[in-house]
Amino acid sequence: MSQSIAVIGLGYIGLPTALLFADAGLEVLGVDINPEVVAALRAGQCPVEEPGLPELLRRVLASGRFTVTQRLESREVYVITVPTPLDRETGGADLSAVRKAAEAVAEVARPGQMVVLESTVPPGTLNRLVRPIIESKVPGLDYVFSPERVLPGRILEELPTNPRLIGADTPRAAERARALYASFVRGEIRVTDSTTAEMVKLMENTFRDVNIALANEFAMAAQALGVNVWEAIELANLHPRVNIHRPGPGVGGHCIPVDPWFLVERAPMVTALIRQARTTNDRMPVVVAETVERLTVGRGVRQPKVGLLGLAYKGNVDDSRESPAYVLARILQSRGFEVAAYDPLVRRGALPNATLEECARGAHCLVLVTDHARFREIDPWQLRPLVAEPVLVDTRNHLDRQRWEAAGFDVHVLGDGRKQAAEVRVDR
Ligand code: SAJ
Repeated sequence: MSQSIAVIGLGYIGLPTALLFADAGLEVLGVDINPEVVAALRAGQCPVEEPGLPELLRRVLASGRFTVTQRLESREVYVITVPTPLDRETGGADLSAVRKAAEAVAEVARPGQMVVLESTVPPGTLNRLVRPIIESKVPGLDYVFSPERVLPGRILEELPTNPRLIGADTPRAAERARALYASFVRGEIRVTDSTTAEMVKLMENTFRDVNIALANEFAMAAQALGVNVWEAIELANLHPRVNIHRPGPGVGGHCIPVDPWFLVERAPMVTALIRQARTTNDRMPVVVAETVERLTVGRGVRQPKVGLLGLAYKGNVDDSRESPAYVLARILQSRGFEVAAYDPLVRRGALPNATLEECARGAHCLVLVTDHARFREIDPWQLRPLVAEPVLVDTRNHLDRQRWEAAGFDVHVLGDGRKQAAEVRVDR
């Protein structure tokens, strides 16, 4: 008989993971506390927007190897893929969903079964939180931490092919977990202890955050120095050992702006650089707002309106969680701007989603916030008669500057100091 597993938490990671296990031949019980998610999945509707996922869901449901429920039942393996957001009060990890999942496992577990934690957590969480909760009721399970590392938008591509890390503290647990993931992972599977694996996950996202902060700092320096940072980064990256990331309006999503704090939480005295990178990236919406203000209010516009192109936290995804677009909108609103926003992919969010025409009509400044590929298809000639002032701030160097300039727009690209140098110095 094939192995039977439960996947707890059917979100952006849990659902694709559960479906891939089932597609590989395992019997998978998908568990989610949200009745709407359970109902949608049972009806074959995919609650997560991700390329290829609806098709995989239909195939796996038809195979009969994937069932969905709100109540956990006893299984050989429990894979925990619940969210671990930032606790706004403590500034550390909110582990309540992990705690609840562990308590649910403790209710149904039997000796000899295995628990795999995939949720991103502060180092030590498997052994300090998950294991004690379950062991206080049932002894003799195996415990593993195995982080997901997939890029939203490319999840189904990356889950099977990315290298997989198994964090286990006994050879038996390591071997079991390796065999489990080998059912669908074709990438290299590496084994280490659980706390190292927990830290590695945080290091990966922290590396990206610090690198982006560096790019953002370069962008601001370039503005002060009359240099185009995009050209400068491209040239610096020709060096075989340099890989500077891209500046932007801030760092969003539910991983990169959150995970570095889990390291800071556990080692506050020795993580000044990580904290500074977070602060630098969190300040980027302010930098963009100041540019917008300079180009509107600074030029005598009263009752300014700004149109934001993009609400998603990054290009080509529908996810607007922790998106810098909302922070930018709030800052501008607090400074007296009317703010409209257009995002063809985002369905729900904290701002009403306008049409492109509504967003542009009467705007004194358009701001490209998200680098959706579709935004390149926008025709600036079509927007020119709608806007009150033809001004574009491109925070991602994403649009075709010459085309927009040809249509009469005054284009400002974040980090392009060549244009700004002629107007104003921003080296405050
Ligand atoms: N961003 C920049 N400049 C860049 C790259 C990204 O400003 O050069 C911004 C994006 O616009 C976005 C934010 O950073 O607002 C995060 O986007 P992302 O594409 O860097 O990352 P995520 O959050 O979609 O996924 C990350 C990935 N981690 C790494 O690449 C190290 C992914 O592999 C992880 O699995 C995921 O976090 C996670 O779940 O932890």
